[in-house]
Amino acid sequence: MNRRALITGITGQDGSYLAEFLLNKGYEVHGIIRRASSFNTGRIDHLYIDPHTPGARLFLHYGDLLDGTRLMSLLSQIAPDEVYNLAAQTHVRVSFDEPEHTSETTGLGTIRLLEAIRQLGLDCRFYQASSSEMFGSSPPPQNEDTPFHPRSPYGIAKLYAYWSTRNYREAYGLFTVNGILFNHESPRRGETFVTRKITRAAARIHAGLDQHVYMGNIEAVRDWGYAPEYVEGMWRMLQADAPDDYVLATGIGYSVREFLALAFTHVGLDWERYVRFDERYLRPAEVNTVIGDASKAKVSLGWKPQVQAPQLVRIMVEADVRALELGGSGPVDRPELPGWPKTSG
Ligand code: NDP
Ligand code: GDR
Repeated sequence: MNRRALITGITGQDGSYLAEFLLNKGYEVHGIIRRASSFNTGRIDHLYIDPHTPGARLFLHYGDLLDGTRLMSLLSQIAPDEVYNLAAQTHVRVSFDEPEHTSETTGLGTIRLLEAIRQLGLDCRFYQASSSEMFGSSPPPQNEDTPFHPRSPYGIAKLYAYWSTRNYREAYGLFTVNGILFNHESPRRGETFVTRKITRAAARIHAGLDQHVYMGNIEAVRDWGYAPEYVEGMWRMLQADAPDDYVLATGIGYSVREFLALAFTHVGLDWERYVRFDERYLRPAEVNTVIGDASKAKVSLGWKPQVQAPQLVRIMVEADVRALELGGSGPVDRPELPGWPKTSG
């Protein structure tokens, strides 16, 4: 029997890489997608085949973290061995505009899932996508013992979800883990997060399609890793003998300014000629510096990231340049899975 995984947020950056990773490991993968008036499955279309096809192991279901009844019926129907809760309103700046929606999705959404698992009595392992944003203004380096001090409605909602995940472990003995992940990026990163905004702008300005890019606080420092390596870390956490919480990070910080310089230099441009300031990208409260210490994951899970920011920038800029050459702006890293039936589109 294939092991069965359920991924919320499968249409997002991490969900798409995790689905690929688990399919490669032989899992049957179920994903929850939101009903939208236009297609929102661009990151996983290369994985999808008609579920009637022999060998199909990816199944998509409509659902929403706001709808507890639906989550309950899906969990009961699928009976997964592993649940990865990646769905959330993930944009920190937007969380200041939509604090209530962010709390409902990113915070309460997690407890809806945990409570459904508990009430159904499911024997499954649960991964919660926790975030370095929970550390907020606590000085770096941050690890599993660093005090939390979130600085946004997003960070606060993630903290609620973090403690809910720990509480269901302590109160009910469920196998629940928090992966406290620092920023991780890829060619599939959403276009409004700072790294992808920069690599896309560098590619478009280089191609003569844009003249400028408008940025907010470029002095902020982040610990940027490569998303495919981080989804493997999520899986490793659920294979451990006992549930625990782990930081995943590279341990090296770069400023947004440094990221800009690396990206524009890669296409032969001087970033200072093209970057302009717009206060609309500032946050009412900022997280200035996050740099993680992932020693625990290295020792206990054997997880160690290979890709550092300079290589990450190259991967992302080259993907955005290539996407423009192919006539679109979508991501281009869509590998075929070995032994996976060919898709028609
Ligand atoms: P994305 O923004 O790329 O993806 C978010 C996913 O959540 C999408 O599939 C989105 O669906 C789905 N979603 C949003 N709201 C709901 C809802 N109400 N019900 C069901 N699904 C919903 O995020 P990432 O892949 O980058 O991140 C994955 C998780 O990891 C998130 O929880 C994020 O907060 C967390 N995280 C991410 C880090 C990073 O650096 N990437 C670092 C630390 C934590 P749709 O496509 O329809 O919008
Ligand atoms: P972050 O990522 O807030 O760390 O959250 P983001 O890329 O949005 O911002 C990183 C830093 O860059 C500064 N910045 C800008 N940010 C954006 N988006 N747009 C700009 O124009 C801009 N200019 C400067 C920001 O102020 C910030 O300091 C991400 C998300 O993936 C979360 O879901 C996740 O939990 C954390 O990473 C870890």
